[in-house]
Amino acid sequence: TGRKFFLGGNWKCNGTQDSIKKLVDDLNEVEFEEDVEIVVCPPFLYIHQVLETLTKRIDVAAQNCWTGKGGAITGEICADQLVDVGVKWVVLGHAERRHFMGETNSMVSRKAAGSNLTNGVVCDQLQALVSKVPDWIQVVLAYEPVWAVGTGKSCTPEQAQEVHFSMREWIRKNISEDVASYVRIIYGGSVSSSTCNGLARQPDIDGFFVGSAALNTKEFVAIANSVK
Ligand code: 3PY
Repeated sequence: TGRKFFLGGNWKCNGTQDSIKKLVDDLNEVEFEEDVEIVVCPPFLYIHQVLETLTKRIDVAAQNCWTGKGGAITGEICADQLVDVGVKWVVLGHAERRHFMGETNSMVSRKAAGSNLTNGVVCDQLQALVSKVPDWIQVVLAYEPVWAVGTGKSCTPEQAQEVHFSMREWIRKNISEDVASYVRIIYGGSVSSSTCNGLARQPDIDGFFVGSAALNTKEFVAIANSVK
């Protein structure tokens, strides 16, 4: 397809300095396939630790950012600050933030407009992004059925392919042929070493966004290898 396989590890709100040191040490030992782009998403507090210690083979993402410029917004981190410390990616609009924090399409699209970094969102949610994204080349879309997020249940490859295909069709009609051909649409929702291979073979699945299996390097490597 010409689309480079993308693997994101979403660490969510997990880890301590010690457990993250262990995870980074394990990841540093791995020789990942060249044709996979890899990004891990530590909690904000540990981003610095990870940037200092993790191999440059793997990029670092934040799990969220504020919708606009910094200022009097207690408890938030803005995109300019992420860029300042060397973070190249940000996850926007994860289902858990919508669920626990009440994030809306409008908030997510403002974040995408202001961030000049990247993200993950979906379908009826795509409409909200259309006019806001400054440059689609910087965007990776993640399809994560809410019933599969953090539940241990995963889509069948056929079910996921159907949704990814229709997202790409939607993009073709509503954005452009060009964006539809290059934008990576990745699957998330309890991806593990036992479900990744069938999913990775689908033509419109361009990678994975991995939750709990990303905390286990053996699992994460097996998922990275599913690109083969
Ligand atoms: C999951 O696998 O549960 C995820 O939410 C990945 O982001």
